[in-house]
Amino acid sequence: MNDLHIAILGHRFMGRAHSNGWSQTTRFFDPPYRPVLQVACGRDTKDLQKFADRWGWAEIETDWHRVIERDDIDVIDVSLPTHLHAEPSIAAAKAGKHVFCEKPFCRTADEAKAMLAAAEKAGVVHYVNHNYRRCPAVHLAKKMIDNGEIGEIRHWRGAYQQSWLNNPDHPLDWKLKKATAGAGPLWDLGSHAIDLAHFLVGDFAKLICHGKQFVSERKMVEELSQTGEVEVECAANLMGEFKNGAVATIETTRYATGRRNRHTFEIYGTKGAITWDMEEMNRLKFFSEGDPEDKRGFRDIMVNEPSHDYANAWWPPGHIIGYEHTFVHAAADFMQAIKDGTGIKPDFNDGLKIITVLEAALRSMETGEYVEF
Ligand code: SOE
Repeated sequence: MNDLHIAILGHRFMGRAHSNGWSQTTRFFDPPYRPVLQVACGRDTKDLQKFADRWGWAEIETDWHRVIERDDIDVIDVSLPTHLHAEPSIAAAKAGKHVFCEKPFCRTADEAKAMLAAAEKAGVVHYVNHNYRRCPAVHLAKKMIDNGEIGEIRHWRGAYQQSWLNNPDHPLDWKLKKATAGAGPLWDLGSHAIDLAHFLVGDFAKLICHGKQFVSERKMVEELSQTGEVEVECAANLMGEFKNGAVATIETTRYATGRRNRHTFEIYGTKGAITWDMEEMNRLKFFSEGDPEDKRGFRDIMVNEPSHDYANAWWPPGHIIGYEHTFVHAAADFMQAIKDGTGIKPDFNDGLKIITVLEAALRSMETGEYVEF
């Protein structure tokens, strides 16, 4: 098996999730390459060395430009804050490296177009890590919808609710500034919700978005005795219609008390319905109009059978998997895409589509008007 040399930019939450993702691929899947965790790149060398030692990265580097200039690196894994996605991804593509980029794809459609153009011109594999697509239950939902098991879709009801900003002492970090995050939960969480809407229902025709700020000031990271302005929305509620006529509502917030990482969707069609909740990620609820009237109800499908995508790589039926497994699925699929010379979805085209919808929602938040696509 040939080696595939990975370099990762970033070593915080996503750096850990991605390191685990790459490392587990050869233990549970049969990827065409052995991923070699070659270089971990970051600014804080003390934490970076500890990260590299813990996760088995061979080297550390503090300047991503030097990583991208190396001929022995095949993949650049961009696990940095949103404002640092575009420049390294473009440079990596131009250097002929495959790019595995965290979400949200970037901050603007202009950045997205430049990233897509560079990746397509270079002919490298390009991927945006909307990992929830790779939950076995979400894959099953996609198959059932494509097989017509819920008929024509009329309603998409999405939500991504967290509560970590309920803490008044949470400082003014990069996720609360427009220049570094793009926006608030609309970008951070809405990008995931819109990716699933695109994956399971289709493209948007028009939307309107209402934003709300609950907390306008927070302690400065650099100097906790001072406060600074929160530049982004605290909650964003989107409503709209898909090109296929289905209607949509999508809620995003990091103030939903008690909801720690609750990404959900409900899909209602003419012949049935499907619902999914990340807080019970192995389960898919399915209602079929075809069931006999005296036995009709939402079935609770445990998506851990050998016949279920990804699930069969792990444990016997009913031995559930978690959040981190979706990163292993993505890393394994990414390496297969490199081997087969095919793409992997969601790719930078999908990333541009998501950013275009997010920018429309941001415009609508400012104008109060519908935006049409
Ligand atoms: C936000 O808190 C966040 O870390 C997202 O940025 C991730 O994409 C999501 O998977 C978990 O929550």
